[in-house]
Amino acid sequence: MTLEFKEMNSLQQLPVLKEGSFVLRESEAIIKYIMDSRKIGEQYYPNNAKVRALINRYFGFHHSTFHPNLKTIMVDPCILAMNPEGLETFQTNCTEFENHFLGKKKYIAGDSFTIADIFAMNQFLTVKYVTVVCLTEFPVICEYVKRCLEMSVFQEVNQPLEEYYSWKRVPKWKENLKEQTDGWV
Ligand SMILES: N[C@@H](CCC(=O)N[C@@H](CS)C(=O)NCC(=O)O)C(=O)O
Repeated sequence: MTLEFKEMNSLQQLPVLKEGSFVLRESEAIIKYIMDSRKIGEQYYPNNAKVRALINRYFGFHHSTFHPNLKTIMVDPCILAMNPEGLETFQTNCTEFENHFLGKKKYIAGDSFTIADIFAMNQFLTVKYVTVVCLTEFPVICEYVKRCLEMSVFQEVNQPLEEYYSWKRVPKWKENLKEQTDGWV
């Protein structure tokens, strides 16, 4: 960790955006700034009050509940073994995502992929790479992830992660489920 980075974010966390003398931290603020200041903004962060309300509703859930609860079951299978309540809570959150935040919609804010889906996908890909949890009991989430991964931009982003994590030991039972889920879990 360089001194320069510590000065940009005393919490020493990623991401941090720096444009000249403009330094910005907090992922949600960063992605909204990028959308507001670039041409792609209208596509992924449409200027429509109801669409933005659905996006922001997910961000509220993501930061306060879904992501903190995922953190409690990350990385070490021993931690998972010691934290069955954490796993149960996370699974309840997945049900909430399926029923409330996604519902019958294609994406979180409707028929189009938005910045809220980037955050949700980060969540589910983290489950794949950094936990031993399997999401097959959440078919709506599995379909949603497959739909998002069909986008070429996601394949591009996901490829280095696949390569990075391919050396890691995949639990046998997860390996067996690969076929059922087209390999994304
Ligand atoms: N609220 C912050 C959270 C940032 C965060 O937790 N970043 C993680 C990586 S995803 C990190 O840098 N962790 C290292 C640490 O906390 O020491 C945001 O949304 O940007």
